[in-house]
Amino acid sequence: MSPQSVCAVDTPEPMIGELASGERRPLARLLTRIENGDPSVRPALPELFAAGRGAHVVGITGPPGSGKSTLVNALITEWRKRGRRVGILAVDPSSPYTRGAILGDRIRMMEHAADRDVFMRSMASRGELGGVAATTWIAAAALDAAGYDPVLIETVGAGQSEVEIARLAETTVVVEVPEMGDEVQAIKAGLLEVADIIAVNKGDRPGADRAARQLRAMLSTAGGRVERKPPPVMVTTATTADGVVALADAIDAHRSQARTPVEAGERAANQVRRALADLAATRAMADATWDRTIRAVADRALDPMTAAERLLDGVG
Ligand SMILES: Nc1nc2c(ncn2[C@@H]2O[C@H](COP(=O)(O)OP(=O)(O)OP(=O)(O)O)[C@@H](O)[C@H]2O)c(=O)[nH]1
Ligand SMILES: [Mg+2]
Repeated sequence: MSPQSVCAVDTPEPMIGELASGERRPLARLLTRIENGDPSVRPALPELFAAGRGAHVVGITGPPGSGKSTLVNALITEWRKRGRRVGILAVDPSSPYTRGAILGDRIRMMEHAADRDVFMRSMASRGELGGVAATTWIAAAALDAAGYDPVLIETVGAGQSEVEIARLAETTVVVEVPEMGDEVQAIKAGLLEVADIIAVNKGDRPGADRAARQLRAMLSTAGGRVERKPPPVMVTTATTADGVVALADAIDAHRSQARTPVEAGERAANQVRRALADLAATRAMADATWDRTIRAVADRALDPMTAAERLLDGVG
């Protein structure tokens, strides 16, 4: 082996060129580096993002056990029928026990394990490279560059991290269950603003249709979304794939709703605007200068406008 080829193995840049080949191994290696926060990934980011093909990034989020992985599994089957190559990132930003979830996800998606056009990875991010949302964004870019479209991101829960991750997606599906009860209030507060589509899963259980109706009624009167239509509420049974064709249609339709290139560009810019603001905020919170400035404002040694200007000067 020549020294050059040793080098080619050790730096991610040549791997990005290899991603386009459709080989799984360069992608798997790059994802491991991204997940581990390997500093060698940083200089490769311009090339990685430039290699993107514009995959439809779809977020799947919702409370624990609502059937997200089972639904993803059924969606994969449907998109494979449509000739799509599907990439999946399963991210648990809050739990240190992600490895257990990974095992469950692997079992539920096992039927696709031998399919070379399905690539699934669970991410146990420790938040290097600017937080779990940034790590997920980079990993999704790697799947995009490798030709997977759609790229699904499954996250559990309804906390801030999940909202940040949902913002990376062009289309976000919130998966609920019929017995949501007080949960409705939680969605209203948190996930509502990010839901483009709501799936009431476990449609085989009593009350699913009623829960869907309640959600629709609630969404049609919910404030704060005047600029957007209420998201469609669909009933699914992930275990039998009931309603999954309609859900896949709704996801695909959500993307094509931006009919003109200008609209599509505007929507992409809005999505990046929110995701980038989250990323910048996460980085800022970890920064010593920010911390000093925050304390100065708290101590009334500095006014907030001057503080904001100084901080942005530092960034610019
Ligand atoms: N009855 C019924 N059970 C379902 C349905 N979808 C999923 N389940 C079951 O619900 C349980 C949880 O499903 P998962 O797909 O692991 O749910 P999840 O939301 O991915 O769970 P976490 O990733 O742990 O948050 C499993 O036992 C599934 O078999 C459904 O439509 N009907
Ligand atoms: Mg899951």
